Amino acid sequence: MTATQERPTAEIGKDRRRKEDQRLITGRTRWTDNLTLPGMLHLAMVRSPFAHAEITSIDVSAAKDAPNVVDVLTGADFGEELGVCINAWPITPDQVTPVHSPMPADRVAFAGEIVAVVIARSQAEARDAAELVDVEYDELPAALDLRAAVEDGAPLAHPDLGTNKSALWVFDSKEAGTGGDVEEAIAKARTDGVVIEREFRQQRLIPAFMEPRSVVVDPTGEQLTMWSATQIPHILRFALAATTGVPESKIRVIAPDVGGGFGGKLQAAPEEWITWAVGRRLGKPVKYTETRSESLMSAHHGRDQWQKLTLSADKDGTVTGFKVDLLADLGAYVAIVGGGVPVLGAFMFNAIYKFPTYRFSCQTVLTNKTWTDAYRGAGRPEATFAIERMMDELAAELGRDPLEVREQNWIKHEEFPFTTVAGLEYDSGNYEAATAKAREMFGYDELRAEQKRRRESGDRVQLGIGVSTFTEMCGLAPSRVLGSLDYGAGGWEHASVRMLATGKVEVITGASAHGQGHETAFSQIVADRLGVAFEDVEVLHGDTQVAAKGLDTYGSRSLVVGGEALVRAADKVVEKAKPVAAHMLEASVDDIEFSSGRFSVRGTDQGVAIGEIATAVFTAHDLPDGMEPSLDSDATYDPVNFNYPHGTHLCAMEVDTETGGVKMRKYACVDDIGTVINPLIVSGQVHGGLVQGIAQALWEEAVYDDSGTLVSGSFVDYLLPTAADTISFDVDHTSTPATTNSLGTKGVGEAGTIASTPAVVNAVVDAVRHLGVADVQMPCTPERVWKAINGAAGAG
Ligand code: MCN
Repeated sequence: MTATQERPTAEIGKDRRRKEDQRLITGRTRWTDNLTLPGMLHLAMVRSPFAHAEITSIDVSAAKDAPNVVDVLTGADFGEELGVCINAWPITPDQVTPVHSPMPADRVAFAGEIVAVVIARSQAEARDAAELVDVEYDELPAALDLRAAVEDGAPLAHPDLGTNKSALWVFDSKEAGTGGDVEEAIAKARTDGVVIEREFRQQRLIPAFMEPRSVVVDPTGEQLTMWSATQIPHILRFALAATTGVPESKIRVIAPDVGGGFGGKLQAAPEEWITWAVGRRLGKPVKYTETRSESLMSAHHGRDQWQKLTLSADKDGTVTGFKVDLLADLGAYVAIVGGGVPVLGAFMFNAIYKFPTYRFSCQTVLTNKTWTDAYRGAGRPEATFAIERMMDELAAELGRDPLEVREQNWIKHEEFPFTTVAGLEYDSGNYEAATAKAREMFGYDELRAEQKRRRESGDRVQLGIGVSTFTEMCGLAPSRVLGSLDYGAGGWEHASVRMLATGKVEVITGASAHGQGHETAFSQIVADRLGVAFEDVEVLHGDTQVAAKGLDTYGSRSLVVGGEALVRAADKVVEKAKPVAAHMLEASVDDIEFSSGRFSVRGTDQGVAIGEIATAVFTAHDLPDGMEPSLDSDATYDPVNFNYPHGTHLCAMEVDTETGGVKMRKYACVDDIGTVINPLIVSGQVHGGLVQGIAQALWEEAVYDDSGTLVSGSFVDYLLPTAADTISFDVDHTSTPATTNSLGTKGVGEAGTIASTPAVVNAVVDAVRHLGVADVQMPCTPERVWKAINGAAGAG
């Protein structure tokens, strides 16, 4: 990858290898499951095999008699002591929200729900004894099909609630004053333009991190300590304190190195609740580590929507309106941002375009399946898929090139800042530049020519070209915006920068990396700001004792929010050091300049390095009068706006028209994420993100049978791609700096996932459109593609 930096400095834009990788890839780190404490007991969960059932009895006697079993506890044993899982930011005041007990005593609402916990001296003994717990169930009718669940008379996921409909959230540009009337625009286009109507399904996906959930609780010290493979140590501490009444100061949550999250560890999970409660009850350290099957079954799932879409346009291809009606499957409970995921998407369906009218409605629905929540991209991949598929459909209807139709409708680079029909203000972007670069890298014209040749000669293997020009809103989030959505938390981030006596720097961030390489990129930012060596900066995170304040890592926020907090803290350190430099150099503060780690007296060669000042401040032998002997500072930064990366992704797919088999031929993408801190890390983030998005298009799907059992409950059936399944991608970037943070950066952690899915599906459809195919449902398996070509049911 060749990086074009707008703002070259010593460290910013440097391909630094990740500091953290040495310990990660040589096995020298300690994951949560590696932790052993004296006298530690082990937990195994007993889970419901039924999607919906009353628990009529639980006989734990055989399990209790098993070797080295200490106790077996059910929901009834815990009673109130277990509390309830923190759920749901209610997206509407009248949202219907079921009570979510970590271990229900009377009724289970999805297959995999926990009904008992076995505590034993070893993990193997706990798991063996869990098999002996005899639970009697009375099966109830289950709500399993999203669209059927909203029909009258459908089985109810929670009979006491009287409905499966949780909340209806609506945005209308006319009512909001951000645009005109979409119904009028569609009606006009029906007589005098083009109307495209489609229904797309976003299948259910499962976050498949390398390290399944693991949690250790030690209640024996002054504080209650929890180690957890989580993305959210700070939010978890808050949730534990808020629901159990233990003061935050008595709770320490540590997220050590965490083997991936992808949104799936953004949850205060029942397993954490139960382990916490068992540890406190027994007064002993306890550990629970889930198996891969448990992880697939019960860690929250993602996506699962039906999208009904209507796009209207003038005959010349100018879009006049977009109407979106969603059904979103929450699963059995409303997870921490379960309802919020589709709402986040609501602001993104208009993407990079200047639509004059827009209406969005989303009905969230309770079913008897695993609960859903954020999965890499959370709302934005669904929205991007919908609009980018529709733009391709519009181009096809008009017989025009899909890039040309997009360009006709997108916001031109000179029009920024631009307020969209969804009410967001995009600060910067240059869709023309990213598209031109991607087009060239991809060889767009050559591939179109090849496609034409293959069509004309009736080749068995046809070529399709898929386009996805995406933007997204990341950098969650301006606290005021969250407040306006009645969300219960803010979106700031905290950082501290401390110069140590030796001139080295200790940095603390409230962001909590779980694979993103913050230790490296954040070291680069501080090294750049203070002018110290990269190697001299140490970044600490993921422990509420060390980083007392923070809001953790999700929504591609860590750099744009946490990085900006770091910049501000580092700049304050420089300001603090300035009077000391003036004192040491016997000059006026006004004459002191700071550059590349050195304070100097303007117009002279006299100077002192920031490291020397750190030592002088530490010894405090000779400081300016009234100077506090410390060279550290904190900053808490609340972003003023979201952050809007964008890019153009182009994909070429070969489709065997006889077998339906699909093969990726080429993938080129140009992302614009403003200033790039570390191109190597960014490239890794994009590659990983691409594979996740491509996997949704081609392979991954959580499949339930008619009784609500997850049949894709292992990696044999849940098709997670390996490196061998993908090709080498052509990845590059353009750089249009963000205007809302001082580094000019935009987030990248989810970009590849958001952009790639529609590029691939558009390419598959494009390959066989001339055979009468208008859609292929994801994942585009050979069977579905074959059925689509042959007009059989079950393809689209
Ligand atoms: N970066 C950079 N220059 C930029 C933008 C980002 O150098 N202009 C660097 C950052 O410094 C950081 C990394 O790229 O090291 C990602 O930054 P950012 O976009 O701020 O995203 P976050 O760190 O907040 O990570 C969250 C994001 C999300 S939401 C998911 S889901 C996700 C992802 O990151 N899950 C991941 N990437 C993942 N990567 C791994 N390995 N594992 C996961 O579970």
